[in-house]
Amino acid sequence: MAIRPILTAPDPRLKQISTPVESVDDDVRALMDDMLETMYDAPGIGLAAIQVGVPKRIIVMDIAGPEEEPAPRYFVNPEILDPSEDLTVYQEGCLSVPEFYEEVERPAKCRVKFLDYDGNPQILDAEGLLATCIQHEIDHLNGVLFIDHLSRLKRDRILRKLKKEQRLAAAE
Ligand code: GNR
Ligand code: NI
Repeated sequence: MAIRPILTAPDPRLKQISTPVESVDDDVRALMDDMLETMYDAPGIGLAAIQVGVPKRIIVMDIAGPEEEPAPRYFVNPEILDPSEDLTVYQEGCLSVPEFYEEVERPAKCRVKFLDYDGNPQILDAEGLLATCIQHEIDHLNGVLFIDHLSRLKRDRILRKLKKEQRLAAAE
């Protein structure tokens, strides 16, 4: 297992559309193990493969609280089914948009079809933080960041600050 570097916006790789996994083999499981370790280290509650530069439709997640047992989840080729009409607002953050948090509105509930760690097909009914996080992660697989849901003014302001941060970090 290894911690991999996380890409930050506006890295153009984050805009790529990730491709489906053909089979959940040991290489895919090794990548998922690295992703989970990287996510826990960050720390974050979800991570899409493209955030570590791999354009495959793979997500890892753990929304257990700090006092709870770890509950890692793995989603390969996830698809959203039946998004609810009712929406919910959550203050989102993203490891690829460090230190910015903004409210995003999304369907409150959804069903997710995916392959698990062993390659078995699964269906999960999600609501609350789980539903929000899964939609945030599937957005990554389609090259979309949470800031793409904000007004252009807010998005550009955040991107400008991120670029400045990166310029300062590179000059150190
Ligand atoms: O760690 C994360 N927290 C979070 C909070 C609200 C909504 C979504 C997220 S996902 C984020 C980790 C991340 O960037 N995943 O892509
Ligand atoms: Ni994210």
